[in-house]
Amino acid sequence: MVPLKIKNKILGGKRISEEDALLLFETEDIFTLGALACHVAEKKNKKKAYFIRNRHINPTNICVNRCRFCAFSRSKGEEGSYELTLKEVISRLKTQNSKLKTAVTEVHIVGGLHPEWPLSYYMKMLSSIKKHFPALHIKAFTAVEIDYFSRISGLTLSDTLKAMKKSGLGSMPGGGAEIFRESIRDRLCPEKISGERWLEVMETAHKTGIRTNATMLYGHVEDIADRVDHLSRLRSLQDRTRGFQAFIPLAYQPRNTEIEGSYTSGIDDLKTVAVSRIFLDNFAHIKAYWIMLGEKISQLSLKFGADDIDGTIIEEKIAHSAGGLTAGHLTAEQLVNLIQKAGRIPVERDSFYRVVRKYT
Ligand code: V47
Ligand code: SF4
Repeated sequence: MVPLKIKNKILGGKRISEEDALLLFETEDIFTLGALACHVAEKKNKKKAYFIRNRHINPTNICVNRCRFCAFSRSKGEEGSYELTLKEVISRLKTQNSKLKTAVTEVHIVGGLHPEWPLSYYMKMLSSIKKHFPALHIKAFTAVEIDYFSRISGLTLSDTLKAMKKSGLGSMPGGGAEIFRESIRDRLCPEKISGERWLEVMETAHKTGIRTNATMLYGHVEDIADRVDHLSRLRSLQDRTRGFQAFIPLAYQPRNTEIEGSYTSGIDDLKTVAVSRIFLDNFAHIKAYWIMLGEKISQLSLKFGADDIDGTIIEEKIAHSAGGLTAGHLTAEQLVNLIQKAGRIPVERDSFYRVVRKYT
């Protein structure tokens, strides 16, 4: 049962506490939880569900961090490691656009922390993409990468972000957040920046006028109190900056990682989407990332508080290195169909949630 007191808070548009969120995670009554999350989502986004024509590019998998849950990364010289040249990055975008017969509107770029590439390489990557595709929005680099660029270049965070923006950065994805709580982070990714630093990078990005997303990697060694702590830190920062666009719970993919474990359950996925929707009352959008949830759970998520399912993606490496079970690519038509069959109105969006096309 969902306690009446919490139900009334949610229906009355009041903020729920961390204790309330824990109780919601513990409930067996997923139908009431889903209905409450749906109520909140519909108040914010009506019956709309968003998608985007996007493409992922991961310029390198060489990474000095080697997080224990990451099956994508390699060390320099290790078998399976790769580095894309700028020409290869541009050529991926060119081929894709002609194959799809319609241009992607956003490229999502994240990669490993390369031990040798200088900041100027990333700046050149942004400016050459802009030169070839002036209308393309570049959503790139996690807070972890931005922190790394600042360290290797000696620039302040703020100057690093300004340099990126000047070179063509349009917004930032939400990766690298994992779980903020130190004890869990130490077990997952001891080399990675702390949760506090991740939040500091995002705060600086927001102050520089760069909108970002936020994520939470769940389903590995954390418990629900760690998840609620994570959500709470995000909510507090959003109260101050209003710079986050969407929150994306990332379902842990367990293959080929040092942590191993199992795939998340459908029930846990839906609960996590629903509690996030209710708790993060200052986030406009909750994204059900179909690559990690699977098509069917992401479709169901649209009835559990999500209003976005990401996009066409085209080439996905991070989840698929770790046993991701989906196809790496869906067409816009497939995404529209998936959304319509959930009883939602598909809306193709741009990178700032402006409507490109509404499918009525
Ligand atoms: O930072 C790594 C995570 C993230 C695994 O902002 C894993 O719109 C699951 O952040 N199982 C990258 N997750 C992906 C990401 C993202 C994806 C889609 C949209 C957006 C957005 C952001 O993937 C990493 C890390 O947190 N990750 N390994 C794994 N085994
Ligand atoms: Fe590197 Fe990111 Fe993988 Fe960690 S999650 S090893 S920082 S690529």
